[in-house]
Amino acid sequence: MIINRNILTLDEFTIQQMRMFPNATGELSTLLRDIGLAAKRINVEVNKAGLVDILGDAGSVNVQGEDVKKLDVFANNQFIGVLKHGISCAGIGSEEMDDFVVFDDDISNKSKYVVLFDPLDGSSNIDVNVSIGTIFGVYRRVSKIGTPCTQEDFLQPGINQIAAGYIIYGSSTMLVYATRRGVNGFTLDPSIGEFSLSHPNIKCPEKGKYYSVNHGNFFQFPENVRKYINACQSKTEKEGGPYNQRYIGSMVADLHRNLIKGGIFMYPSTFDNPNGKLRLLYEASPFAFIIEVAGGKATNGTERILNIKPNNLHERTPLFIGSKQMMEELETYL
Ligand code: AHM
Ligand code: MG
Repeated sequence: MIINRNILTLDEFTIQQMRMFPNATGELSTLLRDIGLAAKRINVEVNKAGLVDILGDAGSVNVQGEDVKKLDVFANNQFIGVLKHGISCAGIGSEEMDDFVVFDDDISNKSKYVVLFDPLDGSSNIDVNVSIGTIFGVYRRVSKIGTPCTQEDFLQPGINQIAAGYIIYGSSTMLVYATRRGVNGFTLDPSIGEFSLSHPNIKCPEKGKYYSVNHGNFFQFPENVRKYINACQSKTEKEGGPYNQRYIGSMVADLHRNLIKGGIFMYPSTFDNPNGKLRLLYEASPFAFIIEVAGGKATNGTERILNIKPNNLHERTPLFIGSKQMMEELETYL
């Protein structure tokens, strides 16, 4: 078998990146490797979801009041496990946990980072073989190294993220992550069990053909959002339209497509949910970071997502995110 040595694995890539910084400690590379390991374990379970008794509800309701699926629980435990046993993470916040978790042991207290994640996003799609994902954001702690991490480490604005990324469990499994230096995508090569660099230096096209929104909520949206949606539908061919509507119901899948092909994704406020549905810390902020590094934009309608200072772990926010020119047009409506 001929092995293509031009393709870098995730570990090789992060080590190469680290070498560009003479003072780097390697903690971020280690953290990303840990996240990659959790992703591979989750991937195995996602792929055999139809075969074993892992489908369906775990029988409890999470802090958001939603039914917890068994795979959510599995994914959450995998993430906590690798991050707790690794050397780079002082604590975590998760969609599936009421409060943030301080690891508080000798090694973790010396770690630089905290991680916020949604272990399995798009959970309504688990039972029906539609792409789902994991989302994560990494922050450098503001509390003193050597002590247990604190709430302030988790409640930082998204602009402070050191790295953010997602894993999509789709027709293939990919890990995409961004640092300020760029966005890179790695596809899991099942033959060697490694994430391999397949999408170097991803840039989000400045405009695209897709708009993604839950049309079922149309009459619940603010009027300016409804006007924008109408504009998407009534664009002439000359104006690049009409846009195609694509909405999977897994934001990882919707945003992955829009990142690669260009497009706009919206989860606006509704009459019933004035703050929208999506969570700022582990859904909106990581994607806002990724999309901005790739050249796009993300707002809550009035404010850049990355500037919002969170007040609590499970805070929700309306979200408008995507290609630069499409976002600029949307902003004229908002
Ligand atoms: P989840 O974290 O419970 O899976 O919810 C988040 C998901 C997003 O992936 C998706 O964009 C959205 O919820 C879909 O919500 P809706 O069904 O209201 O359109
Ligand atoms: Mg989610």
